[in-house]
Amino acid sequence: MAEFIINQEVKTETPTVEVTISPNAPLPLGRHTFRLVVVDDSGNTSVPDDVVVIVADQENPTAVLSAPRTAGLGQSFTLNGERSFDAGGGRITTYLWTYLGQG
Ligand SMILES: [Ca+2]
Repeated sequence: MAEFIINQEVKTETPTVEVTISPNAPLPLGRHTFRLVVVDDSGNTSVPDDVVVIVADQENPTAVLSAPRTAGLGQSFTLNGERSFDAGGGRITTYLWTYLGQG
């Protein structure tokens, strides 16, 4: 395991390395590029190989709906979803409302 800092090489003698992410300092959502250069036992160095890892929001948001307990006959009222929230680094952009009928 290793904490990676931009443009700072991490050297291992093993062919794998864990990219250790602190929950307090996650990689932001989006594309992140990592590079590998290998060196042989004669000191010959490879050309770099780069990969892109996309950090994505993979967690579902939670809907929280509140409404007035009662409404007068013929009176409009407001449904409120502002206490809904998202996990995984994203944000809520769309609210889908449905009337499910009486009862
Ligand atoms: Ca999410």
